[in-house]
Amino acid sequence: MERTLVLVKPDGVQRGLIGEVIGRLENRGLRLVAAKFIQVSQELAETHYAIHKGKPFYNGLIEYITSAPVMAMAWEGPNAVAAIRQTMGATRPTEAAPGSIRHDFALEVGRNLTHASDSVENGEIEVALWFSPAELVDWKRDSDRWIFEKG
Ligand code: IDP
Ligand code: MG
Repeated sequence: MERTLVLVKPDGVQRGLIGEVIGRLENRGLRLVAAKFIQVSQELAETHYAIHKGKPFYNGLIEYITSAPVMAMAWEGPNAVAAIRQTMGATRPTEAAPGSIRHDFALEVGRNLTHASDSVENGEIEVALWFSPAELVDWKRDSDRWIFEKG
């Protein structure tokens, strides 16, 4: 079972798309593990996006993610990383597949609505960065066996 960090970024929150994102992940069959609505600190933003430090869009990215509250969530499921990246769509909305969130709701890479971890390893690292162990809920759904082939 993989875990991944999902953020509805400030533009998604401001545009009233929290429910749309959650609904799509629920419909897909993924299981919610943790959620919190927070104003991102400069420190958390810089740690989360450390890999992009030095890139031309870095300062704008930090400004963007700290500009208003975000909805932070951890989701799990088999192949959760690939499934959620697919549901979000490619980083650049004009390259995102039709039916993906970034295709259906966004135009610009700097306002692309969501974040999702890009590897299993980063899923673990990012979930641990954004949530304490006590915030992660270990639970089973009655529907799990109809969605997950192996419990
Ligand atoms: P990802 O969010 O699809 O994983 P990354 O390449 O990790 O994409 O970039 C992180 C975020 O930085 C993107 O989601 C986007 O908001 C922003 N970003 C990436 N490239 C650009 C750019 O060329 N201009 C402006 N913002 C960018
Ligand atoms: Mg990324």
